[in-house]
Formats: sequence, C-alpha cells, structure tokens
Amino acid sequence: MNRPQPLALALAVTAALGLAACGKKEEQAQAPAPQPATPAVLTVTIAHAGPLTGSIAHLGKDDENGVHLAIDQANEKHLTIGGKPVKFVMDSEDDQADPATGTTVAQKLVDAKVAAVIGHLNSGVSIPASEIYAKAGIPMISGSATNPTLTERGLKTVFRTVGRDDQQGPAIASYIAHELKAKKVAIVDDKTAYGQGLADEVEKTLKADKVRVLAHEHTTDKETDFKALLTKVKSERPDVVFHGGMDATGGPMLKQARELGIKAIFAFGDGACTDEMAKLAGKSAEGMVCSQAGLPREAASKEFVDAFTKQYGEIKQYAPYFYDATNAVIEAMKMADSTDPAKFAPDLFKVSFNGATGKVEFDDKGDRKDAEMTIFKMENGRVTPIAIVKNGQTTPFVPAASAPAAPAAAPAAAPKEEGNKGEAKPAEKKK
Ligand code: ABU
Repeated sequence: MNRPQPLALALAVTAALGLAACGKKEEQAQAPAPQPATPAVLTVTIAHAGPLTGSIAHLGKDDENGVHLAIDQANEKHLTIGGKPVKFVMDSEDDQADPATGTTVAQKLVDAKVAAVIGHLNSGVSIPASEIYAKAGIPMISGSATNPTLTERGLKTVFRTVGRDDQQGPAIASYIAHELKAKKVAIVDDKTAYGQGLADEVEKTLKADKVRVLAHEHTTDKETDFKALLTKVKSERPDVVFHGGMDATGGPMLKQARELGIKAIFAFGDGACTDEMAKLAGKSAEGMVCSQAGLPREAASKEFVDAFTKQYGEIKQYAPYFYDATNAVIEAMKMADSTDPAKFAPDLFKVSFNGATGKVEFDDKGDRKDAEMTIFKMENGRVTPIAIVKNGQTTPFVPAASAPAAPAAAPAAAPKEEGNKGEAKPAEKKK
C-alpha cells in the first residue's frame, strides 16, 4: 500500500481546513438576522377538587366541567401574563366527599405547586382542606360549600361564589313558615358540617317564627335505610319535614317516607335541590321544596349555558359557580399580572366581573357579595325556581326571556308577597 508523503499530507490538510473555513464564512453570511427570543409558554395549573366517585359524583363531575370550560375559554384567548404567554391546565382530584381524603388531596395539590384550587364541593371537606391551602398561600374558591365557618376563620386565601347557610337557612325556613304555613316541622340532618349546620339554622328561624319544631333527628351521609327514623317522624304528624343533607340521602329518604304513608311536604337545602331527586325518589319527589344559596341555573348567563350545554349537556347544580370561581382566579392573575399565588391572591378581594351567576365580587371575609337565595319546587321531575329571597324579602322568580335551552318548566306558583325586586335577569358576559 502506497503511504502519502508528509509534505503532501500537510498541504492536503491545510487545503481542507481552508475550504471548511470558507464554507463556514459563507454560511454565516447567509444566516438570517437573529430574532428576539419568543418567551416560553408558562403552564399554569388550576386544580379542581371534589367528589368524582361515590354517591354525589354527579355533582362533582358537574363542578369539574364548569372549571374545565373556564380553562378552555381562557386558553382560547391566548392570554399573556407577566410578559409570558400562558397555558392553563386543570389537575382534577377526587376527594370522595370525605374530610380525611380531602386533606390528603389538599397536601398533594400543595406539593404539586398548583396556582389555585377550585373546590371542594362539601363544607365538611373544604373547611379542613382550606387550612392546608392557607398555610401554603394557595387560594381556594368553592362554588358550593355553604357552611359559614369556611370564611369565618380569618383565612385570607379562602373564598366562595355561593351564599352561606346562615342566609339559606332563614330563607327556606321563612318559606316553610310563611308560604307553606307549617305549624309543626320535623327536622333531620346527616351530621355533616353542611347538613347539620343548615338544619340548625332552619330550626333557629322556625322557632323565632313561632313554628313548633318536633324532634330533630340525625342520620349520616352514608345511610340508605331511613325507615326507623321515618317511623318516628310519622308518629309526630309533621306538616313539613326538613332534611339537611345531599340528594344521595334526600332522594331515598323521600321515597321511603311516601312508602310509609307520610304525607308531609319535604323541604331541603341546596345539596338536595337537584333533578337527581326525581331520579332517586321517582314521583315521590313531586311537590318537594328546596333552596339554593344563589341564583338558579335558569338565571345563568346565556353565553355560559350555551357553551356548557354544548360541551357537557345539562347543568346539574353548581357548575356555573365553579366556572365563575375559576374565572375569578384568572381575573386576579390578570390584575396582578402574575400567576404567583403570593402576588395574585390579594387581588381576589378586588375582582369584579359579570359572570355566569351574576356580578362576582367578594367581601372582606371571602364571601360572595350580595348573594341571593332561590326557593324551588319540584315540578314534572325538574326543580323549578319559584321565588328569590334577598335581604329577607321574598319575591316571585320571573323566568327571563333568554332562559337556557333546558326543558320547559311548568309555570311556577308565585308566593304571596308583593313586588318583584328579586327578579333574576341573565347576567352579561364579561367583555
Ligand atoms: N351546600 C351544599 C353542599 C356542599 C356543602 O357541603 O356545603
């Protein structure tokens, strides 16, 4: 084999290096001018936490859908916060409506450094979980937890978009006393923070209205057989039975009551103020009355109802309130120009926008300002709004012309008070 001579080799290497250098210069000459770097997309996690399994999973899923819709819509707007394009993602966790599981979920979300938590559904879960979020400085907004304690502990990161049971309890109790004209009322509750707290508020208001309260019975949120309890209630011959509990217990209780021949009108709070009651109790649910700590879905903004029903079907209960809670967080981030909870959480006290459920503003405790209570009656398998209660004044609910494309409800019986100051009009969507 012929070996190259050293001089020839050196010349060849020099020539090759020279050619490579020329090529590089040419490449540099042709390279486009450097562009300013595009800011990296900032991924911001907004969590949803609520019951996604178990007997009230239908409500938790409804809430999750409300959060998801708000996040999808925010992403369509391609927001820039703190100079960076933002992409919101949802981390949805199942608390099983259980306080202990709720605190485990809360710690998991804190460890994951989520920007905010929309939830939890249950007061009994929200109250202990909120302590964990508060310690980490992460804001939490529930769209359903109504127990007053939630916002009575001076925690500056805890909010709700619904009203409170010390507003809802007097509203439904007043309806029982003055519209249903009950003389004797039996009270049952499920011993949860919500159920028992609301039942106590109802009892207090009824007694103040000189209505005789019969025995106040307790069950649990896991019970399915109410026959023994109802047999006792039947012997007291109440005009009305109020149950503080969710639809998962309210439905079977009402069905079993009718099977036992109890003729009393049944009344409930928001947790059992759902169409699910008609599925669980069948025809026995007809004529029941119930309250909600906010305006009815019939008063939700048309934009929200159209978008929600297109994507997820019918609103079950709290979805508009969870949607508004999510948008409150996004509004606060925009105001603070930051997705850092330490920076935007204080701005939650300053948000003011027309949401799906009306004007969204919080007072200095984190409660929804100007919350209006609604009274419903089950008609043709659908909870139908019949009256609005605001500041102790009851006015008939007048469906707006632009009410949602939900199945038409039968005309509601109007209560007797004069005036219509509480008429619910559809909210404008934020522009
Ligand atoms: N407001 C009724 C359901 C949620 C709660 O526990 O408060």
